[in-house]
Amino acid sequence: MTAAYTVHGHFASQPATRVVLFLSMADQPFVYRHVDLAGGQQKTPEHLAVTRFGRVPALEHGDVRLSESGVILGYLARTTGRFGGSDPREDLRIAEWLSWMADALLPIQRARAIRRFNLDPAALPFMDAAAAGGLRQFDAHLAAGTGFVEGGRVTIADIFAFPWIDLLEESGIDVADFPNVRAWHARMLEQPGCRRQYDLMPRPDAG
Ligand SMILES: N[C@@H](CCC(=O)N[C@@H](CS)C(=O)NCC(=O)O)C(=O)O
Repeated sequence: MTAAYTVHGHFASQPATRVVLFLSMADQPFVYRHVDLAGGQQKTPEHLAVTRFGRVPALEHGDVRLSESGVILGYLARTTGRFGGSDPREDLRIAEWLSWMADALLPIQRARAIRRFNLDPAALPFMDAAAAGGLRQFDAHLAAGTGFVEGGRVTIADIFAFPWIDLLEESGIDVADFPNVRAWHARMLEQPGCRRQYDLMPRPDAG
């Protein structure tokens, strides 16, 4: 199979991991371009020509160039026919989840960034409390549900959430406090093509 998709990413980036995880779980070939974030490659004219936001991930597919992991996942679901909703109402519920997660679970990423990159810890108490609040809600939803976020099967909502849950330890959060989230993470890892971030993400450019 010829690779139709090109992903620009970085192995430590959780948003970039979402895109690679989707393509891995959908068994789609792709070209991977490592972006040297520490060296500032994301702000070069070459990268800005792919994504005006100067970040990763970015996706190229034919003449389409896309940014923002949630938008990219929606596009991949449409173009591959995998991991989307089974009808327009379910598509809307999945879109709600993506929007909710990007907001209510974002403190997980902020807490990780502060700890991993030794940033000013002043915001940590707020981030830790906000992350725990989001995780409590996510845990309660999973406890009452059908094994996955929506529809009883993997959708892009699960793929969106996965990297943040996968590296909870780096965020300073004990997943044991959220048993349904822990069980969901284990269930995800049983799915074809699903691997933990540091096992999944390519480091050099890979064709
Ligand atoms: N909301 C964006 C977040 C993207 C993002 O934060 N990317 C980070 C890496 S995790 C980045 O490229 N940072 C480099 C920079 O801002 O210069 C998404 O979901 O794609």
